[in-house]
Amino acid sequence: MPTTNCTRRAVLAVLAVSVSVTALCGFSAAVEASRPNILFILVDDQSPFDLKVYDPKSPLETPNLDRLAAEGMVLDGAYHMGSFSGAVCSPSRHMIMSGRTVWRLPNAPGALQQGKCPPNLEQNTLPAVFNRAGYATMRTCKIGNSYEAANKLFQVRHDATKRGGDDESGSAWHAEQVLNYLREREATKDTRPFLIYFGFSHPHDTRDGKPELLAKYGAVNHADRQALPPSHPKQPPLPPNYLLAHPFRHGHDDVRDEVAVSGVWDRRDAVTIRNELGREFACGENIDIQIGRVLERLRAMGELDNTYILYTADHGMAIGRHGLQGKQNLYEHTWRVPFLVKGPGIRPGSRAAGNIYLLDVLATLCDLAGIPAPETNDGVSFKPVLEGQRQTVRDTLYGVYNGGSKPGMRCVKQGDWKLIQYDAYDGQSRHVQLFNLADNPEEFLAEHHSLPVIALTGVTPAKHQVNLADDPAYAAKLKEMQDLLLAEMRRLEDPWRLWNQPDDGLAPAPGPERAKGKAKTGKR
Ligand SMILES: [Ca+2]
Repeated sequence: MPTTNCTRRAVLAVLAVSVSVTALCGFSAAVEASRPNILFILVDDQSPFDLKVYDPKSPLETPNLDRLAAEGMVLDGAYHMGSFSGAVCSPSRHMIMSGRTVWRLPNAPGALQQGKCPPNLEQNTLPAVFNRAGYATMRTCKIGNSYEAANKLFQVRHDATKRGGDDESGSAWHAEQVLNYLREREATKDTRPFLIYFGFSHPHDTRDGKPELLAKYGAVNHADRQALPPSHPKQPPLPPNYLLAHPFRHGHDDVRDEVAVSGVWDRRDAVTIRNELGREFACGENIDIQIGRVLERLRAMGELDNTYILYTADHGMAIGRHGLQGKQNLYEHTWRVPFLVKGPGIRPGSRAAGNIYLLDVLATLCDLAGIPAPETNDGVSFKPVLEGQRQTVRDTLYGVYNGGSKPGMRCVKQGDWKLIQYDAYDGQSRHVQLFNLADNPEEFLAEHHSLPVIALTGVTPAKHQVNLADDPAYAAKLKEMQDLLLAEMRRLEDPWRLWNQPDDGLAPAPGPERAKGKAKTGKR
């Protein structure tokens, strides 16, 4: 009968729909279950050479990071692209969040006005992209010198600056926020994959360590500017490339980090630097302990095997290396960052150059999660490196620091070769440094060969371990690297040119007036 047929057809149609809905739901659930979690750990101001995985002689004990490295991959060539501000954190964190190159950030000089950066970029940042993809997103980190418009898009956010020497005022607080969040997920049976942005406020100064960890590294929370801290045999040794002073004015000599950090100020004597390194390591070990607590919780929840864990810093740090204290330079200790990754498909104990920037993190996390990277992204996914298919994703690396005197510092690295140029104080400080990092990984200068420095560090550099820029034997290499630097500056829309480059007809950038045309003189 028509009615019956009609009813049967309707029932069949409903059945078909419900079967396909069930199939779809089952499929979705399966996809949901297989989508990886992400735990992105970002520490504030840490040289890669603090960690044993980059410097086996470092006394800093980080058993949890060592295990992370043993179970995952260590990247040797991880860099932040640089900064146009003394607050290096700020552009670095904008790059992490947006995947954009340094001169194309919303806070880069003139970028929004000149159309180098689209408006409302925050809608294409890490939390926005993962929110749209159905991830549960959570963040804890310090406050300030960051990308607020993006930060506030995390679904759950517990930010506070915690640089104290106890659990409530220090790194444990950030771990507590993550642990509470994981408890909440369990309580509410939240099965969505998560992206947790697990940021720390340390080891950024003030480096007030916990008493038992300070004691381990022979350090005190030194606050008396009138006195030197006590010397202690347990204090970390001076870095091999330590100097009492940087050999020339590098461009931002009076920035807070070089002259006003509590515990160091403008001092570079061995006692002050060794005490400060002890404080740095006390804070670094506490961070490791806190990471251990979170990883243990993930293990207990059965989430660990389906979670990518990334560990890095927003930039490196000098603390006595090259006579510098801060983050406003382009030597490897400061331009480079630590970068460890563990997760599904990453071979335990593996190591790769990577040649990545922090701005590649967004594209990579999208790739790992099967999400298209936003159109505004400039970064390159290094998933093929993590999966062992390639050693690197980049051939050439560019760096800038011009938060002080303009145009400031620029560097470029290709293979083992690295060039740094300084153009500061209206042309009064112009310098060129050329290093072969395979032969001279510490970037030793002539000053490191002086007997008083050797007496302090106990390190005698080999004769060839110097700046090679003035050595005629490397004139062709110098020219090649200078050409490469100019090409990178053009490619990356750097609004400045240095004294020994064509001005390219650029409009004068904000800051002191720049001499027109090529200058023929000037110290290298
Ligand atoms: Ca920082």
